[in-house]
Amino acid sequence: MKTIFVSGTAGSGKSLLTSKLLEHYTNSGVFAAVLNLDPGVENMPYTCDIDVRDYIDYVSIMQQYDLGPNGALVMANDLIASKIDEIQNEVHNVNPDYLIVDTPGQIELFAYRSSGPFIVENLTSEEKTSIFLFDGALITSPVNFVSIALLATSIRLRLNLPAINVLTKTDIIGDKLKEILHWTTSLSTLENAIAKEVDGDTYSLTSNILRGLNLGGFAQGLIPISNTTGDGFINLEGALSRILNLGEEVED
Ligand SMILES: Nc1nc2c(ncn2[C@@H]2O[C@H](COP(=O)(O)OP(=O)(O)OP(=O)(O)O)[C@@H](O)[C@H]2O)c(=O)[nH]1
Ligand SMILES: [Mg+2]
Repeated sequence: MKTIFVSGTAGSGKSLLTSKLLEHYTNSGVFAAVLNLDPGVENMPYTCDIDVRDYIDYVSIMQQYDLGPNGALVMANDLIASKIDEIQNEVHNVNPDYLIVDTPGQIELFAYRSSGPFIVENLTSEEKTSIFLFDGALITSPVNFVSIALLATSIRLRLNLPAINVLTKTDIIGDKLKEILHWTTSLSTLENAIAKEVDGDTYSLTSNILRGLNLGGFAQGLIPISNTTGDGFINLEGALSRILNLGEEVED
């Protein structure tokens, strides 16, 4: 079994991408299954094979411990780690070739508390990778782009997995797409764009972060996709295949 963790900022398209990947693999005759790790989700665009909500009831946590929505989410996320054996057993029983893991909307709860990295490390799987979604709709300026790339790098450090950077919602960002892709291939173009947007301390902070990030591969190989039109999926599938199958393409 190979495992794909789908991460990214809130609303970036994690659940929709999960459903599209499931559909893609299923249509290609590959046995894929989904594990939902989001205890707070109400509706999802796929039928879930393994669901953390079967073990953790976010609403009862809120009532039982008299917590607000965020306090309950923190507790619910922390409890995920204690359910690893049950989750692992269910995964083992389903036994898919590909397990696609949809992660909680609040990425900071999943990646920065200990349960997310614990699950990532302890879920038994032949190969693992993570996809980080850059929300196309959030990248409205070069400084925003650098700040999301900083988050992507930080999540990569926390999850400690080979990561694939993906830009979503290309269907709604128009000409911005070309500009963003240009920024990823030409550091000087991005630096010039930052200089046009901000100055003083914000400029020096942003450009120093960019240089630091660039040493470790800034937004490396960003793959543009649309979850609604399916544009770019072939490139994402290729990138997943290169990491998970060590270069062998999945047979169609
Ligand atoms: N136009 C467009 N909309 C998208 C795309 N991907 C996701 N969306 C929409 O963006 C919204 C959020 O998508 P989700 O898949 O729920 O995002 P998520 O990251 O799972 O959200 P949370 O789990 O709540 O953080 C939904 O209305 C989706 O239909 C895309 O590529 N293009
Ligand atoms: Mg979601």
